[in-house]
Amino acid sequence: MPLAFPSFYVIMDAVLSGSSTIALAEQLASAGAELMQYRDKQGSSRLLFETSQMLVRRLELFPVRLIVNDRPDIAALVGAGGVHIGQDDLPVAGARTIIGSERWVGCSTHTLEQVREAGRTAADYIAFGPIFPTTTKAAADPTVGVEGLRRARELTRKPLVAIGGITLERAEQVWRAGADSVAVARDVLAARDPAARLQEYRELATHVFGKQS
Ligand code: 3NM
Repeated sequence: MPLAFPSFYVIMDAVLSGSSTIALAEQLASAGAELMQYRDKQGSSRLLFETSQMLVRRLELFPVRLIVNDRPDIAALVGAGGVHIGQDDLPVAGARTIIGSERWVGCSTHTLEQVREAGRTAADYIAFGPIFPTTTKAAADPTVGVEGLRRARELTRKPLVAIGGITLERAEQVWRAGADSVAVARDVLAARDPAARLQEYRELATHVFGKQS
């Protein structure tokens, strides 16, 4: 039996977390985050490496899987829990060769054709979006909507992560359309109390999926 995929995935976007990335990550891990991505589209390789390394160290005692965005080399070097790659990054097989079979490789998709393609790779999960308009990702692809998500669900049995513009108010319909998980940046990181916001997602997930393990 595959283990249940975490129903909530927090995206630690460096633009949103600013100088508080590490402290916020610890807060969210204490509040029960199980899956977390570190994303910094502007940082130098050195900064990405050092922050990723610090995150791995500081999150060591929490049951959270840290995924590094874009960089399988850094994920492998710091012993992160996986890497997330986009359509313009290394292919899944290349990322897998670098990080090995124990760590996860996640893959972004923005069209149904890309979902179909990703389904044929060794990706551990497929992210699909943006579901709704988002300002967090520069030059985001056209929105796919909840209807697009429903169709994507029919194309793969891999864990499907919905991303882009998701808020607490929108999460239930997204889960009910077939997403195993919702990936959220702004609605958590820019909340007055990010840990409390995360708790609200967790409570909602329990309501939608029944009791969580
Ligand atoms: N990737 P927020 S949308 C990082 O469509 C990212 O692949 C997307 O942030 C995609 O929850 C997105 O603030 C931004 O909208 C997610």
